[in-house]
Amino acid sequence: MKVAVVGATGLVGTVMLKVLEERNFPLTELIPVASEKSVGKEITFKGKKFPIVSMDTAISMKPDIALFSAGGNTSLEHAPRFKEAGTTVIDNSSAWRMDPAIKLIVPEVNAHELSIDNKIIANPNCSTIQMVVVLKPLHDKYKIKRVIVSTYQSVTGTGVKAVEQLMNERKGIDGPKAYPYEIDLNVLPHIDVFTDNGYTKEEMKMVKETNKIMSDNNIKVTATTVRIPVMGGHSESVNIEFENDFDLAEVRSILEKAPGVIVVDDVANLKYPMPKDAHEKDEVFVGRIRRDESAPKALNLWIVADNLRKGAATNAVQIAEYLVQKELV
Ligand code: 11C
Repeated sequence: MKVAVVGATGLVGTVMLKVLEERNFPLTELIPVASEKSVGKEITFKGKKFPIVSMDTAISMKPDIALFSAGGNTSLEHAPRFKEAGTTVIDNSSAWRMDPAIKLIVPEVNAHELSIDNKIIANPNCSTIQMVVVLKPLHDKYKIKRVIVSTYQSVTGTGVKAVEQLMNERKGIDGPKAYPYEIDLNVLPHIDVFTDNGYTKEEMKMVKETNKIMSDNNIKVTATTVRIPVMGGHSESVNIEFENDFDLAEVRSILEKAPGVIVVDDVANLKYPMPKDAHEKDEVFVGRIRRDESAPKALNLWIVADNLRKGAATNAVQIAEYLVQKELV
């Protein structure tokens, strides 16, 4: 497989390269793509050096797969050009996600929807991915009616500038700001821009993307998304109301067997998922599994994952792996 990584020098692009290397993706040629100022520099992958090339050069090299993480506008402009060259694009931006003609894929949930005709495939938002990996096996068994989610999101979701803002504030240094307020020693109930209904775009992504990935518009979702001064991953408090009653031991057993999920839930020994432990891991961690005693057939969970891994790079690479396995590229 000839693989292009578009946005190879960015936060997610760098992790994509790491994940491709770690998972031993069957790659014969790497084509790193970045902005003009990086063209000509080199990237080391599996001990070999690969030159960073421009978008046009990459398209002329006709890669089999292009992993895109370079922002929505870049994706809207260039993904169709790669598609035209016969490349299958897996795009991490929000540009194509809600396009009815485009598949929005989390492999553990809906990889079976993919066919050889899908030449642009969308990778969902990080906070949605980690939630649906846990919701899916529970929905299959008990049928979900409603989800109330509150997130606690890492600054790495915003990008390098936000990581620098947090570090600068921690050291008492002035510098460029990614947020309208201080992030260190603070909490911002605001991720992405506000929309007309008073929710943020991030909150509405969690609603709409969940329905699309789960292929079920009857699941009601409401979200409050919050930025916290943390680096290792996103955390989520998730309340789920089911159509059918459940047994708590059975819920635990379903989650223990669910693909891509690790249960960390032993409160007697103070074991629960934390972003520090999820950092650089590919799985989704779930704990604090308990009945919601205020409502019948309702459950509370705490879900944590590395947003740059399962929330972005790992999910994209898993889609690519699936395409290769099923000979869809
Ligand atoms: C954040 N979830 O943590 C965002 C980052 O639609 O892919 C990813 C935005 C997206 O700020």
